[in-house]
Amino acid sequence: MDDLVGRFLNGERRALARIISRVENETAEGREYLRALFPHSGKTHTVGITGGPGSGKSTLTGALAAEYRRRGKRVGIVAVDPSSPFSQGAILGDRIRMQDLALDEGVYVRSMASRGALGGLAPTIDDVVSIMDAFGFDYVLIETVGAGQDEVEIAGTALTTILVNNPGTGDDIQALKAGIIEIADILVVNKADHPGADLLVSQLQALLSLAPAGARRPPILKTTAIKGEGLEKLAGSIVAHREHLVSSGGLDRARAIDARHQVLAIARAILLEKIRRSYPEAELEALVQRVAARELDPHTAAEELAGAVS
Ligand SMILES: Nc1nc2c(ncn2[C@@H]2O[C@H](COP(=O)(O)OP(=O)(O)O)[C@@H](O)[C@H]2O)c(=O)[nH]1
Ligand SMILES: [Mg+2]
Repeated sequence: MDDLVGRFLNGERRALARIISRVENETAEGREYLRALFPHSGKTHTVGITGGPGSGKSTLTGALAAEYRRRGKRVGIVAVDPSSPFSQGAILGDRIRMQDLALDEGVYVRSMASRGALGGLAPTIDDVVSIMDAFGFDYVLIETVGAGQDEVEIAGTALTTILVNNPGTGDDIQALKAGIIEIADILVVNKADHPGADLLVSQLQALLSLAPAGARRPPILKTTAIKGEGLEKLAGSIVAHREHLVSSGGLDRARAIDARHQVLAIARAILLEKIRRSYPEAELEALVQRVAARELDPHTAAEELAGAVS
């Protein structure tokens, strides 16, 4: 283990890849690596990129990474979108630019399965981000497919959350009204080469004007990710958001919220694992069947399960 940690701290990408794999497998060994490397983390700026399927999150993530490389920054990318071209090793948008990224030593891409078909972040995403942080990337970009609660979870994981919208879909205004806008630090209108981009910008502005006085209004930026347009402003806006976090005390607050979220999520997983171990599968199935047959209510059933470990 020491050798691998040493090589990791020397900046060897193969050591990074091997440690992430161990962490993803959620083994005791993986947890040892997390413990050893945790003191080296805490410097990265994490950026969550979320939005509906097909809105251009992967393309935008690639284009933003390319912008960071122009600025001499090192970038880790975590793609939690199973349909992500990153996951398939395919090349995005402007092929040459993305091929350059794939060969670039300053960029490391890791794709992760999301938690089941119902969406949600993979449970170990915080751990993988924490390992990338310890490796010394200036930025870690986290792409997640926007399904249900993802946006909320990613807001817990990332310091800056970008919500990607597209002109002409109408969906986004609905989603925003449902409160997702509260988690967005920056609103991006991507596919600005399509008609209706300016209309969407003014609709979003109108929505934001309803926000309570004094609240920070997320900037609205137009991008055409496929052509790499608008990325300079977006990168600048991320810097501005970080500065805002630092000066308002929000950075410490965000770290505390993230820490709470992580600790509770891990504790929940440990408890569930204990329950699963002390309650045989056959008994669990019998209990579940009684709930399905409406002989028992789910609360009583869950209390019985939890009682097995208390
Ligand atoms: N016209 C246009 N197409 C884009 C833009 N950004 C992404 N796309 C295309 O939109 C489709 C979905 O992009 P992708 O990045 O995979 O979206 P994701 O599902 O949100 O990750 C792809 O065909 C992209 O080439 C853009 O700015 N303009
Ligand atoms: Mg994608």
